[in-house]
Amino acid sequence: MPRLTVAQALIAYLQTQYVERDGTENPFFAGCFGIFGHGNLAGIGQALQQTPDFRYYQSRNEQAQVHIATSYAKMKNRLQTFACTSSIGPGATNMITGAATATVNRLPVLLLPGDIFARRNVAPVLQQLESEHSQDISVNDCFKPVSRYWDRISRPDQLLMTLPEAMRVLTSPVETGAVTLALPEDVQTEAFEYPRAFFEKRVWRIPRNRADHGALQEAVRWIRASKRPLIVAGGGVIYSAATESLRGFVERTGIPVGETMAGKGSLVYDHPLSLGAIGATGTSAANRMAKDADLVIGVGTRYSDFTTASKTAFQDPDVRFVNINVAGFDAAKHAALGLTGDARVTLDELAELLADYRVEPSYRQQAERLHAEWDQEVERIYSVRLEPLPSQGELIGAVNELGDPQGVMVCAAGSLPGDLHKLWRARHPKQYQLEYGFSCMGFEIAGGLGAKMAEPDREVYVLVGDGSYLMMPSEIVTSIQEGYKLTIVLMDNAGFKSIGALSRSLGQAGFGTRYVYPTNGALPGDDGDGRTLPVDLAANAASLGARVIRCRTYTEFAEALETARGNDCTTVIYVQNDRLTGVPGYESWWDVPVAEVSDSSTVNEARREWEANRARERYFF
Ligand SMILES: Cc1ncc(C[n+]2csc(CCOP(=O)(O)OP(=O)(O)O)c2C)c(N)n1
Ligand SMILES: [Mg+2]
Repeated sequence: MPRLTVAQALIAYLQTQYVERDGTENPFFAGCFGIFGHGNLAGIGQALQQTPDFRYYQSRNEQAQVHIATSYAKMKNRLQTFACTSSIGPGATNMITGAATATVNRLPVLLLPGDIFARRNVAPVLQQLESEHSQDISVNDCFKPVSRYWDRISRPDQLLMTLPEAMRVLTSPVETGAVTLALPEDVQTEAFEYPRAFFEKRVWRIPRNRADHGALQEAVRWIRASKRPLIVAGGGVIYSAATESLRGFVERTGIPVGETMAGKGSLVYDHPLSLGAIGATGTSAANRMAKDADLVIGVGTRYSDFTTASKTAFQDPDVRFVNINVAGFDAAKHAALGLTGDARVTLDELAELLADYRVEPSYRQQAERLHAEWDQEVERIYSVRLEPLPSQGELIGAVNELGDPQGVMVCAAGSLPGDLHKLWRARHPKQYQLEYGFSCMGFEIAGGLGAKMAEPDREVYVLVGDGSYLMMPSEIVTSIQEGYKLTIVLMDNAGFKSIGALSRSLGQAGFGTRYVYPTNGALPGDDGDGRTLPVDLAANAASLGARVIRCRTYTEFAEALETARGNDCTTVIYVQNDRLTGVPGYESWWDVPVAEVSDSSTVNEARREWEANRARERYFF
């Protein structure tokens, strides 16, 4: 019976946990990120110190380390992740945004925030939140709604029951997300005689569950009866490694595919039946086909409002849904016929049952024509050469065409995700890494680092706006420290291009969306003169240790991409772009409610437009 501290036992246990899918086995944890303080130094910190083969990594910000871990897990199709340790108080609460990002995106990460003394006699400890009503409360209780599993370890032997539960949730394709184990700082250091069997290697098999046979037969009848079927491919296609099965299914049946933010790359962009992005940030091709579709086959999608254009995307009065999803929760959405099961095996089974089924040739031709037209539109936007500042669309085109075709692009918030969803040409299923479940500003650089750690042989391109950059440039330092090269494209438009455009569409004239000095005691919107702030983000990046290339024109930008490719360390390409020139929307909408009463005529006008659009929102029963 080894006598170990709680922290030592925890780390020893994590080292012996493996996952296996399709015959491939790997350790579930790649190591542990952490920032130490009094809440974890003597416990987890000491345990990591005496276990060098479970690699410890520093981050600069606890939120960032969770983003690194989730992005890593995403690249690994959820088959591997990191543990993240923090001190108590602010170190712990910094991880809450990261936890929510992981859980919303259904990505596994194990969080180990330090917690207040279980023995209580020295309370309030530095950074303790006190309560008059209970001594069993701390800031770590805030993790509960953003975690898929939460526990507090108040006694050493609780680990025996808690850790297997944590692993069950982390490795479950259905339940996965953030798992939080709050670790009181005294309990972490307490010793216990743990049974040796607890540390034996354990392999968690990731199942490929099959959908109910009767539901499958019914789905086949629905598909055969449909005239205008459409597939909506979500992140589940990629996590399940179902992209080849999807291609086979599409080629056999002729059913075209629209892709969600997480699902982009499910089908290569130049496949004639790829309609590209669907929904609020979708292409003309996907959105036109969606409008008239009489059967939507959702595969691994949670139907976010961006995907459904706030429930306006599907306008056929009799449209029906068949949803393939590991989670019954998602399979049931839109009153669907749910095929609760793994995307790959379910698509394969459906393909077999539909061996003799084809869509009408005219329908297939329509999809192929729209695909080709969309490709022309991308070409047009890639070829714009805006002066004096380049457009975001042409810069995206440059990264896409001149960057490494086997590379990975990472992004999360701002105007870039919408433009990228439409314009990015995904050549392989891992090329388009958008965190758009939480769209968390500040994710980008940390997420880029996680992707690079997962796939060090690929070039990683982080596309980040100035607003997101200012929120969290910190992990540039970690990338330098650990020798993981990132190419960070920093698009500076002195504020929020995205929310500026949204503000204009709501009649609010860009209020609060620019990084400029106040004039006459107020921050100007589009109307004021807007004196620029003396901020030099390129110099900031250089100060963090990155190589920096400043460029102004498209040509300089193209050269910078070339130079960055040859560099062996993190390189920031700094470019200003036009704040007002955007990529248009394509027959879609996003519901952001407008003030019902206001003293502004533009807001009132926007409200009337909103009411008309709102009327198109569907309920599915
Ligand atoms: C943490 C966080 N806060 C606020 C928002 C709301 N938001 C979405 S985009 C955006 C502006 C992003 O600015 P920037 O990174 O410069 O990108 P740009 O819009 O200029 O392309 C804001 C404030 C968010 N997504 N995340
Ligand atoms: Mg900006």
